[in-house]
Amino acid sequence: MSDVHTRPIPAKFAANALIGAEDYEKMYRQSVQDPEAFWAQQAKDFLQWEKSFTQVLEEDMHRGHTAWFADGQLNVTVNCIDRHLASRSEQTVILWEGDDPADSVAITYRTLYDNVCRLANLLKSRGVKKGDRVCIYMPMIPEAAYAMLACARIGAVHSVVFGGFSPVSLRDRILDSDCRLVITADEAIRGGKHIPLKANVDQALSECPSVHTAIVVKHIGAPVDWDSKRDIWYADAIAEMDGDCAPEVVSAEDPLFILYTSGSTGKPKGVLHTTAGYLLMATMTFKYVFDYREGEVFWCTADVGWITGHSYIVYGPLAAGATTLMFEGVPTYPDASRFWQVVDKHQVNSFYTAPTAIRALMGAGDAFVTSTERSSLRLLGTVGEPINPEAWEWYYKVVGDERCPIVDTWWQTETGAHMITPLPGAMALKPGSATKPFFGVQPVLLDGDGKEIEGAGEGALAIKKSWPSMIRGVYGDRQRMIDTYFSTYPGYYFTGDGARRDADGYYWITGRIDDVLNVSGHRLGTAEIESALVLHPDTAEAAVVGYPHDIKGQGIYAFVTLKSGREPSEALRQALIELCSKEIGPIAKPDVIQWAPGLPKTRSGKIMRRILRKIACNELDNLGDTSTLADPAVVDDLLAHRENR
Ligand code: 6R9
Repeated sequence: MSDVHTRPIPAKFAANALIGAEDYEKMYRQSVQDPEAFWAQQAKDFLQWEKSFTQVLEEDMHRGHTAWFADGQLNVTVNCIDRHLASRSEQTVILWEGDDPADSVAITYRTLYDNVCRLANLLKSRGVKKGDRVCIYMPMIPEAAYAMLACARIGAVHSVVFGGFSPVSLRDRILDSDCRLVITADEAIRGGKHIPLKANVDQALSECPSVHTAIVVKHIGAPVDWDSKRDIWYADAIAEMDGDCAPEVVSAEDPLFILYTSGSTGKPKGVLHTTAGYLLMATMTFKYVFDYREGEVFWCTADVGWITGHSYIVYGPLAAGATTLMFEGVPTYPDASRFWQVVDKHQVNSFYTAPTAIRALMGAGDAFVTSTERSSLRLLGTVGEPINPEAWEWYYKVVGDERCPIVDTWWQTETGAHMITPLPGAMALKPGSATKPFFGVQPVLLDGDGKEIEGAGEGALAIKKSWPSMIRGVYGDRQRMIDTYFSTYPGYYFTGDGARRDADGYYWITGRIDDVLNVSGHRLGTAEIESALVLHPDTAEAAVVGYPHDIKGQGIYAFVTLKSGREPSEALRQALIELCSKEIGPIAKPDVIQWAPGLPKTRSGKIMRRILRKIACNELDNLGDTSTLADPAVVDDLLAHRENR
């Protein structure tokens, strides 16, 4: 890999940082030398407790067991709403920007309190009690946050299902966690396209006999079918409710939510998070990683249906008393300038998005960015996948005008909050590296024998000690959690990712280990090859998978999407192969390059390699479930234009 250009801590951040370089070293040391003392202090500083804890940590990593602050009691919404009312009841908490650029609304903490209490009372009136599961299937509108918080108000457990999932996926998730009530809307709208949420719910519920109530927000005003025994209009019902609802005080280890996530095998797992540890780390990482200052506007572009939306649209920002921007639309509607127009419109200070969005916008051309001001931006962030240095540089230079540090945050649904991430005032950045562990996080790299690698090296990324927001279970299947995360390397949490640690102790996530290729006995990260391919000025995006190769064991099959207006050619194919050879080594030369007008992606923007692998391997009769794809038609094109191997 070519040398990346290290970016020193900007002087402004170094001078004013919440956490400077020395603070980081000192606090990190404390956090690993005496985790109990460290976390006990943080839990007192960051959270409001109804009953203080006396126990801090109980853990047995061999059994995947951890409990934090177990005898303490609190309520999440007291932390996210009530405690802010005295000082900021009129401050905007949610800045909502609709799909249509003409639609935006500012919600204050006071209004939030009123809505959450009313909905909590409505849930109670429908029989929902502490510990019951509630499914939330919503567009990106403030009511989605009200719904999550209303559950937390009464100690119910929410299971948010991304609004882009099909009725079948929704049904499976409702059944798996035995939800009895669903909160939804008539329709969602993204990029001008309507998504019939209520119709999807109707279809799902036809096979979920235990669901007795569907609360429906009238968002679009679209006609919907109605089951008068089951369905309730949200606005009518909450109008009847009391605007106060006493918070249910729960134990630190009572469940807060379930969130389904795909693994490498089997059906999606319901990852379970509990109350205090999760909220503590969501809040603390929000404040320190984004260097959040009173009064700033923070924008995370994720959907609330993903962990990123849970932790950094809702829980982290609200517990920190922040203003969080919630965006209903897509980056390219009405055009590829939308993100930056919203930044200017709402004077956004910190902006947090996924590399896939950055690459797509980079492909659309700089003019969409440079036509906007972006002068309010102070900090940029990325999440969800490794960011290739080329996209990093573009984000840094074109979007951030070389002024804003980029926090490349590595974490997972299972970790609840950032795990390996820059603190912008504490460490120099290296494009493509998630840099260093957050407080209390002890990453290790394990070799093929499961032994810890010391110093610089590369291996399976695992975590040695539990952290407060660690996964507490796979809903309904304790053993599956142990098998998935705590058995591969006994005594460690196994992330499923590979990583490299450089001589400075910086971590470079190489991608899921199930995506690592073995070519002639050499291990190659697919992310590494992709990173090389996208260095070419004509490439917008690339995805690489392995396929069986008679001589090498595995060959490299690359799907390459060109920027708009660029044409495939034999010369370009050769140039790309040479680029891989140059960046990584001759061993990394793709054996096959297929020109792909689009790549199959989940609706959260992750490339579905499983499908690409099947196409590359010629296993065409069983492509598996393509229902979660953002655009299933992409697959047909790839099938029609397969390359000979
Ligand atoms: C937060 C989130 C988790 C997987 C994870 C890893 C990849 C996330 C990353 C990253 C490299 C980063 N990932 N952040 N890879 N650099 N900064 O995305 O959760 O949807 O559960 O995905 O995403 O492979 O294991 P989730």
